[in-house]
Amino acid sequence: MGRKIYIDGKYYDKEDAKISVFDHGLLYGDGVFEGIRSYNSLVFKLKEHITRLYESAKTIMLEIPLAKDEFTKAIIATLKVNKLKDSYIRLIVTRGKGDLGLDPRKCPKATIIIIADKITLYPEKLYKEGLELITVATRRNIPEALNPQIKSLNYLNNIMGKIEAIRGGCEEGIMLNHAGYVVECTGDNIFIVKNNTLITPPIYVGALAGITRNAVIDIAKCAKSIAFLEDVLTRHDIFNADECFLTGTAAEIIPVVKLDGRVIGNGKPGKRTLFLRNEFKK
Ligand code: PXG
Repeated sequence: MGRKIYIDGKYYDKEDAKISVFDHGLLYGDGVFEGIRSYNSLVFKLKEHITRLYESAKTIMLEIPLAKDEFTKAIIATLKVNKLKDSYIRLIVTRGKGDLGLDPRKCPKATIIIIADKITLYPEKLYKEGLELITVATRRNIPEALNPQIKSLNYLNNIMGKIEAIRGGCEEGIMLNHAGYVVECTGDNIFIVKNNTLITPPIYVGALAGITRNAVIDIAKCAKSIAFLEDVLTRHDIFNADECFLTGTAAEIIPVVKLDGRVIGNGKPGKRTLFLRNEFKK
């Protein structure tokens, strides 16, 4: 079935779902987005995604012309119109259409887009065998410039990292911050397991406060069989970890078995990684 795309309260066939070339989302990357999953018609962590969307918008002083509950209803309606049970939902709010020039006052009204579709980030084989990573040269944005907490339409920092990873023969790459600490990957948060302790870098190093990241932390805290710590990590810590994995809405939980040519642990997806992945699936 052809997809129906929501734009400003109306549904359009995929081929006709178009926005103006004068939209500041296109002209300047001026806008915010979210990526959400639904499983069996239930939207996973919808409230958390809505909260993050409105927080991103607040920081860039973008007024979303829908109240949170109205936006939530529009998302559910878009899923229903598309008759999708398991899906990837992409929310985009741009500054809207306006004359040329950076000034956001040129745009009287924000544009709201909701796409409900499918997504496959990595081939199934990599979930079974684990991913190989490289460290990319492009550093994560410093919070004083463009705060990585904002899921903005300006994703060039991450895209440049992704290009480097792909050119280096890997599907993902680790991004460091300006001080050389491990932050996250280009589209996923990172975790290691060392001596039965789950460790992930704190948000203040410049990572996105991932919703899957939080879900995994909650699982670990409930499970009690594994300790949890937020701590700064270097590449040395990743090389010498017992296990490593990435989290993200699109990626879910994917094991990592190699970084920059060093085998992590025994080179196979770790047992705590698989435990957390199973619990996450539940
Ligand atoms: N870090 C970054 C930089 C991200 O962009 C995550 C971590 C994971 O966060 P969540 O909340 O999803 O657990 C992300 C996720 C897309 C798309 O096209 C979105 C992301 C990554 C890749 C693709 O919607 N964002």
